[in-house]
Amino acid sequence: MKMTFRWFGEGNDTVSLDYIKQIPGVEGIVWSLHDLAAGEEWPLERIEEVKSQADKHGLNIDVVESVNIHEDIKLGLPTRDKYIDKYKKTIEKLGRVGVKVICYNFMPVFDWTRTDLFKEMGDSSTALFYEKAIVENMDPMELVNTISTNPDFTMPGWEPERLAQLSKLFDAYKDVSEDDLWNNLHYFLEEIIPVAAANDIKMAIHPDDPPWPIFGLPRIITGPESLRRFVKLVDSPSNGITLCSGSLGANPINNVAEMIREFADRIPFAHIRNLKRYENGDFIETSHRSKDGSVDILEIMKAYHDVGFIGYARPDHGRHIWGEKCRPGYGLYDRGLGIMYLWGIWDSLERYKGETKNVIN
Ligand code: DNO
Ligand code: MN
Repeated sequence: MKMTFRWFGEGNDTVSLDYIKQIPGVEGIVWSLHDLAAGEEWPLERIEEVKSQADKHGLNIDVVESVNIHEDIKLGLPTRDKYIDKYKKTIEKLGRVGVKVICYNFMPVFDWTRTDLFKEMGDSSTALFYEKAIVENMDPMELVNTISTNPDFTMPGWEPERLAQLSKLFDAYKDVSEDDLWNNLHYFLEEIIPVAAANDIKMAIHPDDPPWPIFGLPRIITGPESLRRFVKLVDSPSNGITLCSGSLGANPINNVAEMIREFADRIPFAHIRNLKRYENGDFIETSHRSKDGSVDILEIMKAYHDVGFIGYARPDHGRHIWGEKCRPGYGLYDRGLGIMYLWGIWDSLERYKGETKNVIN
């Protein structure tokens, strides 16, 4: 398992590369060019700039998250070919600097969605919270208005340029069914997977978060059945999965450890985090510790260990603790603690593997 840490770029992240380097066992950053809109071709100089920043700190840039996909590709519009061409050129350039994994998602319009980014936890920490009733009862435009007037709101996928296009986008998706979205994903993969393979890159789709349709928009990467369908669309090791325990784990019917065992050879990248589910469908993101949430992180690490996982992993979102001011979910402290928990489990599994239990009654 190769440990990594998401970094939003110089001047765009409260966490410095120096600090990331000090977290035990972190080998690389998970990065992107966040100022570029979906569909733009990435300039090589910009890519090389991040590489030289990371090099100076002895960190690799093997994992990119995300190269976002233009809505025209998801919608299957005739203009998609133009954007797919740009995507291929970006893949080639990333291959040239040694990138090994590209994470992306295929969610219409929105990336991950929460209703409160700084929910008070009662111990003066805050965390990301999803209240089902709000999402179900709210007109998406109303939510967008609330969000765009909140200066603290900086969630990826909710950038002001995108929000401005929102009503047009909702219109465009009116007649797009789940099957249409699958077909559009298939078309995209047929085009880009050979390019990724030729450049020694594994594409890794991130599951939908939360893993169910919201605001009447279809969502298709939601659980084991959809992952089964997904890996068959293009049966190549370059057509992989970012197995996100938190996204998939929001649905109680998803057994994440089982999915790791089933799709082991197609998981180049693991997102590992916990959350606590409530009966009514709400969830709150907790510390990584198994006991703090509903997702059994210990069992998940055991599954990765059993399958001999050699891919990349990162702690996913964390809480905001110790007074830290940071991007929602992406502070230093709780993600640092998360990594140490993951290493604690992993190192114990490594050290004591194969040992028989000696029980004295
Ligand atoms: C949620 C996060 C996501 C992820 C993107 C990848 O669990 O990991 O925001 O970064 O969906 O495209
Ligand atoms: Mn994730």
